[in-house]
Amino acid sequence: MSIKPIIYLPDPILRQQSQPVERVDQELERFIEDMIETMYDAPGIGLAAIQVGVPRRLLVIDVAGKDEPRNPQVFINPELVATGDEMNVYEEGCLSIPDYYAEVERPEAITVRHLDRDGKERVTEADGLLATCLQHEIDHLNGVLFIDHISKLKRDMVVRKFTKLARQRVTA
Ligand code: GNR
Ligand code: NI
Repeated sequence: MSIKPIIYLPDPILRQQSQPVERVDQELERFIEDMIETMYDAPGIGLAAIQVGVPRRLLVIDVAGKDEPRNPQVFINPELVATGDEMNVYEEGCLSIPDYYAEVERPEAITVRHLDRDGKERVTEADGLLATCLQHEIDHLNGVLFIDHISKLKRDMVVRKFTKLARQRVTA
């Protein structure tokens, strides 16, 4: 098991389209364990494979509260098959955009078809924080970041700040 380095804005890798997982085998199982470990270490409530540089349609989520037992959920090749009519606003953050938070409006309830970590087909109905997090992660698989859902003015400011930070990291 190992913790993988997380990729930050404005790395163009985050804009890549992730491709479907073809086989749920032992190598993938090892990678899933690394993703879960990386998510807890960060710490975050979700992680998409592309955030550790792997362009595959795979994500892990744990929205359990602090005093609840861990509940890691694995979604392989997730497909959003339905969204409710009601919308919800959450203050979102992203491990690839550290210490930046903004309100994003998304459907309150969704239905997702996916494989679980055993490669079994499943349908998950989600609402509240799980629905928000799932939509945030599925966006990552399509090269979309939560800042794409805020105003262009705010987005440009964040991208500029992180571009500057990235330049300092390589020059330092
Ligand atoms: O840790 C995370 N918290 C979070 C809070 C509100 C909405 C979405 C998220 S996902 C984020 C981890 C992350 O960047 N996943 O891609
Ligand atoms: Ni994110």
